[in-house]
Amino acid sequence: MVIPTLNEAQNIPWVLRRMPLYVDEVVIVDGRSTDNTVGVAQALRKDIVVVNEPRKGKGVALRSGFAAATGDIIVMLDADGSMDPREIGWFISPLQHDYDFVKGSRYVTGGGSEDLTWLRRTGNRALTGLANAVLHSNYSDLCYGYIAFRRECLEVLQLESDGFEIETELIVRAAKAGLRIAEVPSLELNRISGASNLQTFRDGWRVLGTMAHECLLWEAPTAGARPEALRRVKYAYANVSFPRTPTDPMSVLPAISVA
Ligand SMILES: Nc1nc2c(ncn2[C@@H]2O[C@H](COP(=O)(O)OP(=O)(O)O)[C@@H](O)[C@H]2O)c(=O)[nH]1
Ligand SMILES: [Mg+2]
Repeated sequence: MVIPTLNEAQNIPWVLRRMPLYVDEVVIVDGRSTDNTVGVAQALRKDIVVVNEPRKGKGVALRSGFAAATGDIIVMLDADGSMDPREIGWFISPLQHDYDFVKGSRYVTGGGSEDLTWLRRTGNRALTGLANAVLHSNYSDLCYGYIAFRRECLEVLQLESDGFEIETELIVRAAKAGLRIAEVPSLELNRISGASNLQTFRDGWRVLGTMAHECLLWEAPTAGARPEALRRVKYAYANVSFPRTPTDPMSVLPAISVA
């Protein structure tokens, strides 16, 4: 489990409390938070692995986290409460059935989003269509970073992005490499508190730039090269509601004694 965190002290408790018991390693990547995110996380989960990454960017953070993770399966998840750790089971089961790379999708039955504006939805749809045309893939949701994969995939993917475009890089290279890819439904929730670090236009352009860079000199495999590569599975799960309020970081930290 790799979770990049940037000032998520109010949100990380919800995430850690909803972590299924079978997740045996949680890595958070921090280095730039000023709100004691790390202290809160450590207070809630004693065995949490903290990777210090002072450089800016979600891509940098994820790459450091992947390098530190030791599990056979790596799941990447945001710390802001927009992705529910209780969905992890949906991501794991295709990996136990021959798939290499499993992506959450907000657009298959059972998935959805509370967080998408019209602009982002339209931008994502256009970028997804473009990626599918170039890659001969059938992704339904390109710009969504709830992803699980076998650790061996890192050798194939050779990630190098620094910012939010790391998600595009992962997805595009997974398709180019002919990994067996599944999409499972995921419900994107609103971030519990705080503001997003994503800027629609700046990051949209970076996604496009990454895609162009990745695809320009790539020759798509001829028909039938690996027909099973982009099989998709669809699952549906019950829509449950639960209270989501920011946690006061002080409530989870041990009492500080004043001398
Ligand atoms: N370590 C680290 N984490 C980051 C950085 N930028 C974003 N994140 C984390 O990446 C995740 C996604 O960021 P967010 O701002 O919610 O972007 P959005 O979900 O795409 O709107 C969150 O868990 C953030 O805390 C960064 O520069 N360093
Ligand atoms: Mg977010």
